[in-house]
Amino acid sequence: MRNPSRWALAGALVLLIAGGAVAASLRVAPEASTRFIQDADGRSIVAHGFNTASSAKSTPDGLPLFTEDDLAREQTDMGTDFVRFLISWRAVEPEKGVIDQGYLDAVEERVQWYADRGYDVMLDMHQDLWGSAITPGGDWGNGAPAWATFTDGLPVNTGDMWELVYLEPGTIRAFDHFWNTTGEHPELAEHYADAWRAVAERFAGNDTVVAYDLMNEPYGGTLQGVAFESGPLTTLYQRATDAIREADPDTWVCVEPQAFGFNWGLPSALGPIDDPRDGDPRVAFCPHLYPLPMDLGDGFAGDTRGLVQGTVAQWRSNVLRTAEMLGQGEGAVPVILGEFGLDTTREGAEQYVKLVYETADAAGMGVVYWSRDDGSWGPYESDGTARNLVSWLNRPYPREVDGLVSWTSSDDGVTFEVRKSGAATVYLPPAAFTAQPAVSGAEVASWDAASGILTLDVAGDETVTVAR
Ligand code: IDC
Repeated sequence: MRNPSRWALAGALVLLIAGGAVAASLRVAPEASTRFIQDADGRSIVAHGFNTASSAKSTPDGLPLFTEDDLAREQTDMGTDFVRFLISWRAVEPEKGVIDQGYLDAVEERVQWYADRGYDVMLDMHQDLWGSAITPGGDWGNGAPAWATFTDGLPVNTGDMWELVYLEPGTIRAFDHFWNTTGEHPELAEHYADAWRAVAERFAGNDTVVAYDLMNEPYGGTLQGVAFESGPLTTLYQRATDAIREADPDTWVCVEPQAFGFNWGLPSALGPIDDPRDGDPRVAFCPHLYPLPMDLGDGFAGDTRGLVQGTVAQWRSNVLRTAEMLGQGEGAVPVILGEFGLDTTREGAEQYVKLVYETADAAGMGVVYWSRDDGSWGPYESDGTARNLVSWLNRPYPREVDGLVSWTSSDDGVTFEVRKSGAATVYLPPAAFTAQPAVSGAEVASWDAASGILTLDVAGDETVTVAR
């Protein structure tokens, strides 16, 4: 036995997942989401990119260790069009009530790098384990500012798995204060919504920023599951959405479920969010996927493989069901898988990555990989050498499409359905698509073999096929 707490946790959670599987199999899952977040031109966006980056959690200025050249390289190597860019409450509001406009300037500068290359940006208010002030050394949590961290002197013991630090009394207390479960700090959620309003004031009208991910992996402290998600979490999302809409009517708002459980295939009890904007609501669902056995360090092989496949299928159903609930009778809201990733040196990693992309494509979800950091989870080594992940993520996909309904892709091309006339942009890895591909269901407007970008004119209700 390598680590007793790891196995105790695993045992408990396998039981939970099995329980969830039974419950979920008794309900009917929606087929797929047919709605997508849209850019300023009203074109549906298929998100294909990286979380950028985990390094932002611990830099003094809150910015990722990531340059404009790094972005150019990623675009050339993998044809990405999207980023989930990490921002943090501690950087936006480092002192209580004081917004750091200099930080927002620096974020805006990076957003411009993406704008210059045709990307769309989602800003992710990241946190893990509340904030860095949960421990004296500051090297475990990230996200919340020190002034908003109240552990009441309760212990926060740390070990080898960062996620287990969520179960420490001091971490739990910090969250209990934020959700006002203790009744002592109602001002914290207000400041959080104010921080979002400040971000929205800055990026309202910036066409590159298309979405705000309201909180990374929410955690309820002593409130878990239904009590947390349908209660203070839904309330906070509504409050942040209302604050954002005071400044910015157009940027999509993305909500996440409680991460514990949902990431492993369990259902969510989140409530609906009303969007006060004029016109159609712009609320999207942006969950994460980390099957438990892999979270605990296993590969996608042996006995684990079947368990993980089961988790992914279960997770897909639960995602679509929650997206439908958020749609409040108008069908599933757009879905972006905001995080999945793994140490790609593990056995079966390539098959797992493929499984996730194929599942997401068929369910109408964009995918953002965790993460754009150097090393064994990322696309590059720290010396810049490309890793195995680069070729796995360099895959064909429809990028921006008017009236997109669904798509599938393979190494040989893409097929997608549209419901109205307009333009479509498709990415095809240049190394594999050396000649102009064959197209049916649309007219070719342009083909750039160097970048792998194909633009099409689609006449109306069509199934478009692009093949080598
Ligand atoms: C991980 C980083 C790791 C860091 C840890 C704690 O890869 O270097 O020590 O966070 O900050 C998530 C989180 C995401 C995690 C990721 C991988 O949203 O921040 O990054 N993960 O563990 N949820 C499940 C997995």
